[in-house]
Amino acid sequence: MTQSRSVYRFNSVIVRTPSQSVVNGLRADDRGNPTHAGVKAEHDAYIAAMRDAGVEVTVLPALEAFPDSVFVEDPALVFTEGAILLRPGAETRMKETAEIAPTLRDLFDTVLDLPSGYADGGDVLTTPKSVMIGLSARTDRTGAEALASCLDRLGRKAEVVATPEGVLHFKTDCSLLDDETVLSTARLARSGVFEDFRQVIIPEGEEPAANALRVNDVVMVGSDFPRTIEMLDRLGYKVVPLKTTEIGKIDAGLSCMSLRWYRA
Ligand code: CIR
Repeated sequence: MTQSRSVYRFNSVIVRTPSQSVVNGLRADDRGNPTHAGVKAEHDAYIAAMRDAGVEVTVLPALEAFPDSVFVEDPALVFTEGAILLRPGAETRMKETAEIAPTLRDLFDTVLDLPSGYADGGDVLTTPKSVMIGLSARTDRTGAEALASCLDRLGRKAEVVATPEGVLHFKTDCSLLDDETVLSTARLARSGVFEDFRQVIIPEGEEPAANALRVNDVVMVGSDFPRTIEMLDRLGYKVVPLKTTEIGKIDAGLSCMSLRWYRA
């Protein structure tokens, strides 16, 4: 049933309003704090772009106790067939799952719990061939395998792959452009994980642009990456540039700010 619908066909998303504490979000390198107003503006534009792309947006309230809770992609995974509550691999983010669980139980008939290990939604790329789960500092092998068995229960085939050393999440370095094509950094493409796909490689120096987001007819791309935008434009994609300067300071991109699915 879902196989005939593109995996980037969505009519529903969940987002969470950024808290004031977002300025203290986790980051690997300190490039200065983002401002709350800046993150909020980027988030507001993201919500507007989602609505323009034709999806219904559920906006959850800010959680001051969790600086990174605006990145709802990490504590859960959602599909038409059901939701999976994950266990984020960062200490300060683990309790975000309990915060989002009641909303998912309201919206989905089937909600599974990751039985063991750690896994972040940012490490999961859904493609028409499989659901790819990247091992990373946040997603361990136990979590990846447990997630694969949850996906099997939802009728989805999983594939456990590697994330390049030092890269936060698998999807930090890639996104799906259409049913056959991925956008990837050169370093991730070199690992060979996308051999079965057409690959569009990010221009050198614009690596954070790899976390783009295909939603229905458009591809959302960080507006700080003009060469990537021009490349995708030339390839015929309908690009929607969105500012990610502030969330980029806390290692986030466009996929991180939503949970997306097609509600049948
Ligand atoms: C973190 O380190 O968890 C956040 N500062 C960024 C999370 C980005 N999420 C994602 O790529 N899915």
